[in-house]
Amino acid sequence: VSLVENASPQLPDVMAALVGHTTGARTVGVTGAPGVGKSTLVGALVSSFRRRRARVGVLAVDPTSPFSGGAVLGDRVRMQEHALDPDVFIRSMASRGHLGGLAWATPQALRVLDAAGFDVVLIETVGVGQSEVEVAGLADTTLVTLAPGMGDGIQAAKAGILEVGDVFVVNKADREGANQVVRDLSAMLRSAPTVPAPDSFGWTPPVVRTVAHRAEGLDALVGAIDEHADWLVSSGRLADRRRKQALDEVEALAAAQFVEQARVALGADREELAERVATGRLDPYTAADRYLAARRPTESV
Ligand SMILES: Nc1nc2c(ncn2[C@@H]2O[C@H](COP(=O)(O)OP(=O)(O)O)[C@@H](O)[C@H]2O)c(=O)[nH]1
Ligand SMILES: [Mg+2]
Repeated sequence: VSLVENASPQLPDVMAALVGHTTGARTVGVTGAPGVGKSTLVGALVSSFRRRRARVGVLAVDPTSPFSGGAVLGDRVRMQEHALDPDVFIRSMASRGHLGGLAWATPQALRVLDAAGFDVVLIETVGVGQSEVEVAGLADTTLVTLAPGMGDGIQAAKAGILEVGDVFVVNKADREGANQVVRDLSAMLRSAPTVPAPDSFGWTPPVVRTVAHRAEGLDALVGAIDEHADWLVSSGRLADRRRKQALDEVEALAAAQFVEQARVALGADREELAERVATGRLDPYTAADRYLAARRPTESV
């Protein structure tokens, strides 16, 4: 995972060596505003899955920050009870500023954990924004977490996270206002044009209440995650999703390598191209064509 995080030059060999060792671990993304209780919830989910003897990996992913900040430190504390369990692996990943960011690195880290024999991998995203939503969307099942007083359903809709939610969790159900959050959210889910209307293959995202630090509502939550996993298989969506994710990953890699090769081939000409585009003497498509032409031709595979 460190090799992935650092975009190590050894990575292509590592990924090639993992072929044939992956079994398709279940992945569950947990997203939501800071402070809603994602880490506490992940810790509770680890306990639930461990009771079934599943081996559990946890990736805490910060797609925007180049540093592992305080949030990650807090996460460690909240998952401490699992620190000595050899069948639990907890790892934080921060973007080290490499091309493509962690949306690129996350599927590779997942592949490593899958090949290492983890049955379930939980991905907690740190922070809020589109990149977190994208990373969470890499999972088979995405939990969108809300809490009273921590950013309501309206804010969730604004952040574009309604679309990625397979299961909605209203955490801190012990706090005042939880019922209102459930009501607002349910109303919004019913009226959201982005959520497809349930058909025979449809999935209606359930809303589950939890009190994460007391593990209340965890059985219902795990039940909802299981139901979604079953639905993914029976509807054929799991295979569809994984194919689409594989395509995204491969094309992101190909694009990054392509640009890198063209940069090397163009060398100092890049500056000149940039200057001409910036001063309006050259259009960007023609400049991009120079990239296409300059890339070092590689042997066919
Ligand atoms: N009252 C209450 N507090 C909670 C609950 N779940 C988590 N917390 C607290 O909320 C704070 C933030 O939790 P954390 O898991 O770090 O949130 P994250 O930033 O979303 O990962 C911590 O102080 C937790 O103990 C809950 O269900 N009820
Ligand atoms: Mg956290």
